[in-house]
Amino acid sequence: MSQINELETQTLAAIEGAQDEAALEQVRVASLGKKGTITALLATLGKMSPEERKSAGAAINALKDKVNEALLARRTIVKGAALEARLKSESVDVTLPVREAPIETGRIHPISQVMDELTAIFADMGFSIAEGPDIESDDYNFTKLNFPLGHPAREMHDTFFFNPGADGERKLLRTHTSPVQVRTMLNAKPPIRVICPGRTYRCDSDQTHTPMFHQVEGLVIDKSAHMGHLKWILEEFCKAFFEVPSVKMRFRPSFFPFTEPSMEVDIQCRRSGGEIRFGEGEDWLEILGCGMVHPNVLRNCGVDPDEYQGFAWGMGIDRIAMLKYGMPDLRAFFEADMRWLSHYGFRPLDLPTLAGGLSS
Ligand code: 2NM
Repeated sequence: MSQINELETQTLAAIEGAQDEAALEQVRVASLGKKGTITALLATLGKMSPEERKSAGAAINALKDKVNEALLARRTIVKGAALEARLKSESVDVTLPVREAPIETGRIHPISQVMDELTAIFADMGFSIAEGPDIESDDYNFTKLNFPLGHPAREMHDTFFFNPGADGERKLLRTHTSPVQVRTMLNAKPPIRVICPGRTYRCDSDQTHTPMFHQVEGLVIDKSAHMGHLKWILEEFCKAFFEVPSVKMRFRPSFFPFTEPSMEVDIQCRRSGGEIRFGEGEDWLEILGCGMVHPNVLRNCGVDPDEYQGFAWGMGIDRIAMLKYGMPDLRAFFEADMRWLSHYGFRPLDLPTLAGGLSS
C-alpha cells in the first residue's frame, strides 16, 4: 500500500511540474505507457492471492483514475497558458506608424528622369530610339566617323582602350554615342530619324567632367534634310525640355570630323544669383554641337552622298539635367548617396510626360 501511495505522490508531483504538453505527455508515458510505473504495478496483480488482488486491484485502479484526472486537468492549464503566450507574441500594435512602402521611398535618378523626358520629346517628333554596346571597335567609334588614323581629333577624346585581343584588335569604351548612328546607317535604309541616348566614356575627371557621362545624339538622313530642319528640331526640343514658350538660339561655326559644316549652339538665358532661367535674359549658354553629316561618313556607312544628305547633333545629358533641375555638383550624380537621391530623385509613380518634369 505504501508503494502505491508513494507512486501517487511522485506521479502527481510530476504532473504538476510539467510546464507544457510535451512534458506532460512524457509523464503520462512514464506512468501509464506500456513500460510505465502504474502499468508495471498492474502486472503484479497476477501473482497475488485473490484477497490481496481484490484490495490492491481497487487501489491501483483508483490511482490510475486519479492520475488520468490529474493529467486532464493539467493539460487544460498548460494548453491555456501556451495559447495565452502565443497570442501575446503574435499581437499587432495597431497604433504603431505604418512603414512606407518601397514605391513611396524609392527614387528615380535624375539622369533616368531626363532620359525619359527627352526620349518622350523626340519620340513625339517621330524619332526612333537606338541603342548600342558601350564597348566598341576603333572602326565604329573613329574611322567610319571620318577620324583618320593619326588624326589629332582622336587625341581630343581621351579614349579608354582595352588590351588588344587574340586577333590584334584593340577595343575601346565608346567616347560618344555616334557609333550607334554608324550601326543604324549600316543596317537601315533612309529615311532615318533616330536618337541615341546612352553612356559614354573619356579619361577625364575634374569639377565638370566624370570619366563616365551620358550623351544623346540625333541623326536625320533623307533626300533633302537641311539645316533649317535641324534648327527647328533643336529649338522645339529646347522649348519642350526647359518648359518655356520661346527660346533664342545662337549657332556658331565650329569643327567636328564627322560634320561639315559644324556648329556649336548656345541658348539664351539669364544668370542671377546662382540661378539660371531660359527663354529670357542676355547671357548665352553652350548646350550642344551639330552639323551636316560629312559625305565621307555617309559613304563609310553605306549611304550614297549623291542621293542622301542629313544632319546630326550631340549633347550632354548630365549637363542639361544639372541646368534644368538646379543640381550644382556633377560628381554627386554618381556617388550613390541616398540623401542626394532622396532630395533630387523623382517619385516612381510621377510618370514623365511631354509637359512633365518641373511642372508635374
Ligand atoms: C556631335 C556634334 C556634331 C554626330 C555626328 C554623327 C554621325 F554619326 F552622323 F556622324 N553622330 N553624331 C555629331 C555631330 C555629334 O556631338 C557634339
